Amino acid sequence: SLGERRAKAEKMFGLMDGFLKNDPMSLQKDILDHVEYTVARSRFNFDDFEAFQALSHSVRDRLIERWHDTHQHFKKQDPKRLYFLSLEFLMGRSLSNSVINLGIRDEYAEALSQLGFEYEVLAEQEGDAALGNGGLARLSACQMDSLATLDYPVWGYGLRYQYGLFRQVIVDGYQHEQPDYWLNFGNPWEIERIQVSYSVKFYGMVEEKASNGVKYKVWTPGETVEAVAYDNPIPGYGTRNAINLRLWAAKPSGQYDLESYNTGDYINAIVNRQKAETISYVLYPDDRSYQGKELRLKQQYFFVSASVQDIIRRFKDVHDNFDEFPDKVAFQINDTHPSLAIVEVLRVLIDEECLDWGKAWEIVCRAFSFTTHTVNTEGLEKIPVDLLGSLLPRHLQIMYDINHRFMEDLKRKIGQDYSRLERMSIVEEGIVKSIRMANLSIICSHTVNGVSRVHFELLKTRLFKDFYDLWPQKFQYKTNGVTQRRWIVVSNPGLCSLISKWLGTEAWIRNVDLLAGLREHASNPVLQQEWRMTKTINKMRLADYIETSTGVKVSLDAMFDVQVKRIHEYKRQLLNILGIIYRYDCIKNMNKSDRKKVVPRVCIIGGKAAPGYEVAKKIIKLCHAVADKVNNDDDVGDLLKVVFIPDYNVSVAELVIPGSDLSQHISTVGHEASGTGSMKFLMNGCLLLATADGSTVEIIEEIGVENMFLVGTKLHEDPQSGDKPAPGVSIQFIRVVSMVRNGYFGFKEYFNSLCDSLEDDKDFYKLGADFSSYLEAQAMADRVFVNKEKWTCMSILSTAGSGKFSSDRTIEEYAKHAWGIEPCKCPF
Ligand code: GPU
Repeated sequence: SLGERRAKAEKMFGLMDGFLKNDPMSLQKDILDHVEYTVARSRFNFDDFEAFQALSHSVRDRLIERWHDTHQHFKKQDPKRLYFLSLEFLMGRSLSNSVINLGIRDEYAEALSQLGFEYEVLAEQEGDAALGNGGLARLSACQMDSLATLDYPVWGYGLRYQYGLFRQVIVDGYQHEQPDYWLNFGNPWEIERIQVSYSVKFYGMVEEKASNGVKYKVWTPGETVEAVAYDNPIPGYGTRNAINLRLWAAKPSGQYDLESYNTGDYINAIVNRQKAETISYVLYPDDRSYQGKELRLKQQYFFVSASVQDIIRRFKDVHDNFDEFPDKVAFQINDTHPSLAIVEVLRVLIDEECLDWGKAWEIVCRAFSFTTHTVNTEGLEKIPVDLLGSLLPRHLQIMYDINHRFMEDLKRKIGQDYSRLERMSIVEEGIVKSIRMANLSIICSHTVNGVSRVHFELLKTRLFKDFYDLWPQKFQYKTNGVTQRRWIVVSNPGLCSLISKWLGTEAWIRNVDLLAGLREHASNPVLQQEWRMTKTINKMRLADYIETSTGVKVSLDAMFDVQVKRIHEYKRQLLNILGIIYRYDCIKNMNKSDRKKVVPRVCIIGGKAAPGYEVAKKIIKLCHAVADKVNNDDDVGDLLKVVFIPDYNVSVAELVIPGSDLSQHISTVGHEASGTGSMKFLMNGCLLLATADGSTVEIIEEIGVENMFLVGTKLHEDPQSGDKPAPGVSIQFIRVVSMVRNGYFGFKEYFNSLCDSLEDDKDFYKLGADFSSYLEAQAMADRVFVNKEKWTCMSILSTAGSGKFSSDRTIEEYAKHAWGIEPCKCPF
């Protein structure tokens, strides 16, 4: 029997003396075994990449061990679990993160060096897992790290795209997109679970049937696709817990369409069957733009349906009714992308589990928590009703049912205020009748979360005002955070040891508030000296990378001034470039002795433009055009260099952030929901030059405005509505724009439309209005940079004040105030 077999296995396991061993000798043996049996190379002859593969497999074994124990433990305890649903996870590399979280980095480094390999060199062999676009996706990855570290019983769910975010290649200064077939060389971090699979249905029709006078709906699908699970263990730091990120891949269904086989067209029948796989092929690369594409909707439902089936199956393993469901299951939906999960749970409970509407509705409303990441209505997802009705006919009916009940209820509460009723409806009438996924998510969730305090204010007063007035208790915010494990310990080992040395402990890696202890040493010349030394080493690494990736040689004495993030008009990379043009123009107009006083700069820009976003692509080209002119001007030399780092991604960020002196976060006030890049720079002691937008407002409160360079007016002085007339545009602004317009950097025609968009009445993102203030902040940064003591002090205080911006804090807040979950720590 199963019980007997289990008892026997447990006895054998006892004899085998427990866990895998982590001393360098055992690690060496493991690596060599993997070289021979997994990679199938001779243990006397293998290259760096093969060594990386074997190394990863040996780490994977250790991950799996903990991951098994964690799940055994969760099963035994049966705590309330969180299910974190996101269509995007930007994990980057896994090797370094894993060995650090497992606490065996040094042991591996030693084992490898005895085998004649260098750990760092092997780690560089790994490619990024780029299953996401930008901030939203990297936030999910940071939050998974914190969830594991804090021992929460959680499952992450997502899609296993075969093509991640495109690779950006620059040809003659223009962006080109290349496919990222990241699975080409295998992926040691996933565990394929062919036996964990579910059928997902699409299309077809819904019929009403009745039995014993009870009516019910039957959905007969027109297409069925199989979802297969790929599990990715996520290790916590300083704990045995390792949680699971389950990603779904589409496979042809096991149910054959006999008809097409019988017609004799065997080959075509196979080819058609295989098309099912396309659902999970490729990540959509346009962040925050919704084009109502069928494939995207299919991806959303595919992932949601498989996850919901898996979650309900797990619940039913130990429960025979749904009364306890909301006490055992919490759903988190990351933006509206997974919001079909709400409707899917309702559908399963009503149509398949035969619960009545009232009961099912109550369960759903207690289970879902929703986070929104946007500030304006254009950012909200809308799905055309025609598309929904054809792909998911039953779901559309349920959405109409929800809306009908909600509208009736609302009329009773607010009366005949039709324009408000119209605004709050799930259904948007208009040329294209659509479903508003945000309204659906708000109505069906128990909490609606913002991602920073000012974002929350905007939600209450603008974006979701109607809903806030109705249900103020639903609305909350949890300011975003990032994980110090990835963004200091993994990517900046020098700073990591320096911090531990001065704090006298490594405890800050789990309790980041301890960083505040650096404050008392901020002016200590010994720390300052070591702090600068660490920065210089990181700048050397970055300078090398810049030279290999762009061919530009940069001076380490220059201030490394960095803006890296997705290219968006509201993020104002254009403001940065116009500032660079101003600086260049000033240098050109100086005499030799004045030039000696210029603080040398390396201006670094990086980021991807969505493939269809023309303006963003022009901004990239302008950056290259300016770089060409400036970098080849002998008058300028090392006083100013401009570089565009191609293909910005997580692993490039890990190199760029530790090596920068100054970083820019200059979105138009009222447009950035939070911003998380700023937090990574802050932790790494880079000074911020930023507008008081999103979470920067809270950063200022933590470090003090005197420790950064503030651009522009504060949010409350300058509401987006613009009741105050914008201050006049400066003469400098007019001059730099006209330089571009007149072809000073070439490509006159091509840049025309960019210049047009900066004309007074068209300058939607207020570059003109903020230009003077931007230049002042930049001039201030120059003045402080030459005062090494002051700059270093500000840098130390930035790191010291970054504690609040750890995703550990964010996750604790979600656990307490949104999910109602408790830690469930696996014994060592
Ligand atoms: N964000 Br909406 C994205 O990265 N993609 C999106 O589609 C949307 C938002 C970002 C916000 O712009 C950024 O301010 C925030 O810090 C981040 O999500 C995480 O909340």
